[in-house]
Amino acid sequence: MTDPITTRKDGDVLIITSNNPPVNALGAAVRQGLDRAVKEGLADDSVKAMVITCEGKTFFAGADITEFGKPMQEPGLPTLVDSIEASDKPIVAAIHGTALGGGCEVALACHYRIAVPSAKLGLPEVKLGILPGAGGTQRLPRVAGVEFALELATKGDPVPAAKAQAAGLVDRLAGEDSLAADAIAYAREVADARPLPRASEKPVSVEPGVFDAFRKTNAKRFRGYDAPAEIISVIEETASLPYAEGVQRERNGFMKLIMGVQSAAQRHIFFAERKASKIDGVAEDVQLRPIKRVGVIGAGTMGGGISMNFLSAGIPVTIVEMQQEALDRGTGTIRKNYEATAAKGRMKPEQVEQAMGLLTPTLKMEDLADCDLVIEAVYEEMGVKNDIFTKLDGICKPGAILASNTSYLDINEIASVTGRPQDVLGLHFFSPANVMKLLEVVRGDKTADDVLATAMALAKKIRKVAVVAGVCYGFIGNRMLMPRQVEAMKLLHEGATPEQVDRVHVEFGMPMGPFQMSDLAGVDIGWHRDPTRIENIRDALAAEGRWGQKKSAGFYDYDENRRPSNSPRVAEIIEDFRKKTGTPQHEITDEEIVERTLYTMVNEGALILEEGKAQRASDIDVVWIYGYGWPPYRGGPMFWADTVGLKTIVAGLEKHGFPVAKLLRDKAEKGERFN
Ligand code: TC6
Repeated sequence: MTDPITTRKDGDVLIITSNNPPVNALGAAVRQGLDRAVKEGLADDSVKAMVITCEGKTFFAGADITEFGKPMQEPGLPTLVDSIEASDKPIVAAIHGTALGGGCEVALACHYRIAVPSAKLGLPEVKLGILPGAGGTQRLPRVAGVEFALELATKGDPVPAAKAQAAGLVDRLAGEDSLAADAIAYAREVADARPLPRASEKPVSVEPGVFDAFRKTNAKRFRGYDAPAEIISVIEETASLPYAEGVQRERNGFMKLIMGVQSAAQRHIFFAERKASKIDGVAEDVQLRPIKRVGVIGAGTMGGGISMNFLSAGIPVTIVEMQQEALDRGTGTIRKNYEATAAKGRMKPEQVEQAMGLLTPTLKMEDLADCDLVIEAVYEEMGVKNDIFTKLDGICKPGAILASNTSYLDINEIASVTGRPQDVLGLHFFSPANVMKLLEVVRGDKTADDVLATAMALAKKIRKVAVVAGVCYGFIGNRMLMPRQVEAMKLLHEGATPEQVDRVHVEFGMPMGPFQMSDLAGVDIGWHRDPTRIENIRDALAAEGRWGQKKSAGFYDYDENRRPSNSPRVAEIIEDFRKKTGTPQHEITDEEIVERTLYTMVNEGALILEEGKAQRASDIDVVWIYGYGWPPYRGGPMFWADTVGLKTIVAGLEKHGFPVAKLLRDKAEKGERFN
């Protein structure tokens, strides 16, 4: 293996360059090379200053995450950064791309930091369930202040170079195309300046009350997570301590977190998300189809949201509706959504116009003739969809990809009405489609490899996390939702309350429970619309017009601000129904709710895997994290099942008489895991 670290001299400046694609992660060879190179600079009397820089698309993007959990090879990152800072010749970090995690900590240990304007700096460790463990919690507050450090380290979002400069994390901006020359000039300029600015030697200044205020403001965001709380405590407890003691506290916190199940779960998700984009049985270099214009059929909530994804990515969209009024309403909503984003400062007014300028509203399906991809987003009825796809087959140019946004229906059947089933697939967006990260890409029996690969690549372009699903009722996500909703309802019949079931789910870390979700989505969704036909509690609620939040009444009552309260009327309806059906009652424990609503999801996930409807268990985890708000610190349902123990899951299912999926039983018996 070639050495990732090389050195060269430019007069009296030693340039230390890392070349460790794809992201210059700070693996053992990089750390050893950096250590050696700094020593080389120190030992060479002709060297007066050094520059650390990276080749490729980015400065060091952090520690090498694949090394976590294995014995650490020397020098560890904490030792390396200390020896960089201890150098008595100035070292300049020359930053482009992203300086993240350990990469940001290397930069902090350098005496000076110069960055191109497009660079970003951040401490995303929190997203992996850990804390910045190479002096980051100590040097950043000293260099950029406690509040900036808290923001960066607990939220994990990187900041642009200019913002980092304003905070003191970057000393100087370089020209976008002249980083190397500017960094060398900077090094030469500071070659004789003494004392050297060492972050660890600066005092920390703390405003009273800052930590408690920060905890309070972010309580909701951090709920359930170990890492943000630990990061705040480390910075708080060490603010008045000397660096050497502070860094010891940081180390203890880091070790505690990295050994914990939350960090294992969050690291699992990091790799699961990247693995999801890989398609089994399709060559990585398959030729993609160009997508220059997208057509969307339906300007309702879904169609509008779907369109926004492409408009925001600079891809023109032709949107089709049947009536002018619906078309105007749809395009009006798109504009309103963009304007709301601009009002929050997250978009410039000219960007709103740019996006809207890419939108072509029309009443004529024929206008889709020049589209490279058409996505149908009308209501869920096979007859309607088949009609649309028959028409599209006649209108669209050869090679155009035809997609349905159906949540449940059979993509193979839809494909079969066209003369080009190889060009048809499902693109299942989640509502609100312009916000939710998940995209289920549904592979029909005849979907061509290049069509699938094009959809996956396009998903990345519109910043979605895409997962390949096979054709089955509800695909991956909604199929697993079904047993959960069915069991939740049965639990009501047998003695639980909506509040209890929802509380258990919220305490587990879900954003809401099954009944809160039902109220949000609409209790009437899928209802037969016959108020005299009362077959379950849902029918009883729907018959009374308790359709959820939109009617201020569903499983809960809602005030004018949509704040929920327990509903005495719902309690009566449930009681009536129990009596009428003579359902035997028993006391329902929280444990039973977990077993019947969450273990059953795992069981369904196992069936999905068994039937080959998901490529891998980690894809199922990605679906639930990005589509349904499963708490990342529990790693998705299949990872969570591994942590509970598959034997325990099987026993829990059997206790309540559920048939156990063969794959789940086999794995439990062999002591295997899903991930
Ligand atoms: C830390 O630093 C702790 C320090 C304390 C120590 C005591 N390690 O995302 P992409 C791989 S914690 C190993 O598709 P992009 C990735 O798996 C770390 N591998 O690219 C993928 O591999 P594949 C803190 C890594 O251009 C490939 O690189 N740092 C690492 O969309 C390309 O990745 C972070 O958390 C890594 N650190 O985005 C930053 N990073 O091709 C994590 C990436 O085999 N990284 N890979 O699938 C990122 O956020 C993004 O990768 C990016 C580039 C923004 C740098």
